[in-house]
Amino acid sequence: MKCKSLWKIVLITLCLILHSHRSTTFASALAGAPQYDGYQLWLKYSRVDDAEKLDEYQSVISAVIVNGQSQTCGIIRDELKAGLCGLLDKDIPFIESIDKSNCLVVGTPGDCDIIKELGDSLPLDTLGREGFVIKSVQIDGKQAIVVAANEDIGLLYGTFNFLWLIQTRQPLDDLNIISKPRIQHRLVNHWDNLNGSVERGYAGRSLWKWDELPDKVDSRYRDYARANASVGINGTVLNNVNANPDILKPEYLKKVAALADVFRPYGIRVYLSVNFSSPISAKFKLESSRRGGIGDLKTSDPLDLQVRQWWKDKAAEIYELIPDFGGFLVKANSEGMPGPQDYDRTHADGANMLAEALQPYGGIVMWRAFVYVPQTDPDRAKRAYKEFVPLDGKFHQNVFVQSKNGPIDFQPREPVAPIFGAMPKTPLMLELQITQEYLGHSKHLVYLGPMWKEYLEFDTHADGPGSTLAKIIDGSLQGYKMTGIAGVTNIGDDRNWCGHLFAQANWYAFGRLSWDHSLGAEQIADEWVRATLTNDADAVNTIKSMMLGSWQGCVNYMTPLGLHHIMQEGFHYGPGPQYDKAPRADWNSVYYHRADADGLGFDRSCTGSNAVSQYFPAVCEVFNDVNTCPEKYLLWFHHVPWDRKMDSGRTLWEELCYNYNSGVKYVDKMINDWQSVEKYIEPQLFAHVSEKLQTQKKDAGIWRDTCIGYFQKFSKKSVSESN
Ligand code: GCV
Repeated sequence: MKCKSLWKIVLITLCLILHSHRSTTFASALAGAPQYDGYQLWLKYSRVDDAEKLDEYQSVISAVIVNGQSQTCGIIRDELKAGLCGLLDKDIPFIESIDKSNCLVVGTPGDCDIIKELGDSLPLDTLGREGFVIKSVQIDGKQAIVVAANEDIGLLYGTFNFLWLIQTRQPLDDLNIISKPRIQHRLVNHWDNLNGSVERGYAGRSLWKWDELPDKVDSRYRDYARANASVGINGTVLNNVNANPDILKPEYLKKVAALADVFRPYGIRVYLSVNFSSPISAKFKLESSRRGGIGDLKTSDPLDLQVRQWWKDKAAEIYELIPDFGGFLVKANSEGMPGPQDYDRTHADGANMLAEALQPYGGIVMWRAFVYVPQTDPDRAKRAYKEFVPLDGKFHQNVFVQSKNGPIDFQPREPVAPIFGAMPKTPLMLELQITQEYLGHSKHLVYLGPMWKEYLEFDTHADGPGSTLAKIIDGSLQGYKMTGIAGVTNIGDDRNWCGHLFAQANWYAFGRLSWDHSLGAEQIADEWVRATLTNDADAVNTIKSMMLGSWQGCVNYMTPLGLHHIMQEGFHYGPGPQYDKAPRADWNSVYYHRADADGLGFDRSCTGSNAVSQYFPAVCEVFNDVNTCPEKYLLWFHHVPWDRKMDSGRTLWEELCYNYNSGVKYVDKMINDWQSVEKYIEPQLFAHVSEKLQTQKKDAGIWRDTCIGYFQKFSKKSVSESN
């Protein structure tokens, strides 16, 4: 059955709102089906093309009841209208009470008698404010599906989940889905500057139009919030950790408040990165320095009473404008950013001062552990642990220490940072990087789900076997009172949000894993492909297989066997293994790979830098021994002779060449796979990805040839015999 004409008008209006963009004209919207160009993300809601399935779904949903009156419930109604009309190609009426079978009922016990009367049959008391249940029930002898939650935000998450069931062609009979987030704070971190540039951003300029706000509120902000909410993200840090103090000026706070107003009904709180020297007068700012602020003080010493009062006043000003403001993210004493150590104070002194200012309002501090001053230890990989672990137990209750997944810096592959598990009295927030700073920017297809799973499943042995990183950050291992995860986002103002269509899958995967880290990378890829590209089973499998091997493929053509930090200086895109001209040793590639006539790799064993000793004994033992160290980390922990026999029977040199080659071959595989699914993909999207894959092929070859050519100068071995 086709939508009635009135319904068509509603749908067109919704499409204009939901898919809005400067270049989308009314005429083009009227012209028929929307042009999928990536803007729609995984929320396309295109018609179910399998006639049998369509029939089944149409018969299971005959009407919808959403009685709540909040803004969030309004969003739920809009989403269901757009979603069901798009997917089912049917006019589904919204009604107020059950008068027939096959209603979809969305409500909380507070606003919906039907849900209230279902009482204990719905496990709402275990679901908190964000969880939800989707259940098939009988109400007065009539079959229905309920989406129930304690609060409206739970209903919104449940609604998105319900629509996925159809988007991914799941059966709708006998539903009993119970879901709640395993992690409390699920944040994206923007590294967006106030001038509109994005540090390590590869998808255009910042989404935030600071010059227009607060008077003009771009409709894209709502689409952004909707996309984040659809995968369970509940917070956003709006600005770069290399923070410009201006963000705390009254005029900027009003702009931030306008964004917070848009995001609030989607369950998303705003947070800000703050510059530790904000209280200092600008007249003390040094040219080209990241220090200096917006206040009128001479110091930002965290133990100075005037400084403490400055932050308290600032917090009061913020909460006056944004009552649900989330808190501060801080990069201190790192890469030129100011911090408490400038005054001989500790990271805990700095974090606690801010925590005290935010505490009366329920705000939190996320204090980054990304520090690596050379004085701490000659091996950069050891520095964060050495600075932070002695401070365990010294932070206020509303402070997280936020650490990157690995000990260096979002390299293509790292072992887990040893700080995880080593600070049982301090909630640790995991920082992942969605933007592909070291993984080919938005030019390479690299699905990060498998990488994040490798980290999350890493067994730290902090409390015996099974002490995975996931259990540490979700609080189940060490009983953290607050839990959190952050992803440095890959979003910009490009039409398709992320630069590369497949980079959207990383945004999606981050959200899904932050909600439930037990989900598999394959399942997440499956959902994303179905919702974004196609539901054809063969095509889904082909695309999934491209995605699932793409991270390992990239590791192979960039930094196989535990190599790291050998990229082009500054730009972090192409290879630069020869680089040795940096102002500090640990910014040079040669510091990390240590190639010489004997072999390759950084000796971090107990006879080298002894970084292995920062891991719990069971892990330390495995990493320390060159014979038991997993080959994927071999050159991270050991300096290995060129002739060493590897598990494959090849020598290290041969294995290195083999890995570089297999990385390049993987890109060829992806090109072939992608060509084989052409008929299932919208032409514009197909062409976009095809072009990117050609760039990736060229780049992978450059990585291989540069690195093999460079290392060959040390190994003095021939390349041809090893391939
Ligand atoms: C925001 C790396 C990146 C920097 C980034 C820094 C950080 O060094 O290259 O761009 O700065 O990490 O995480 O603070």
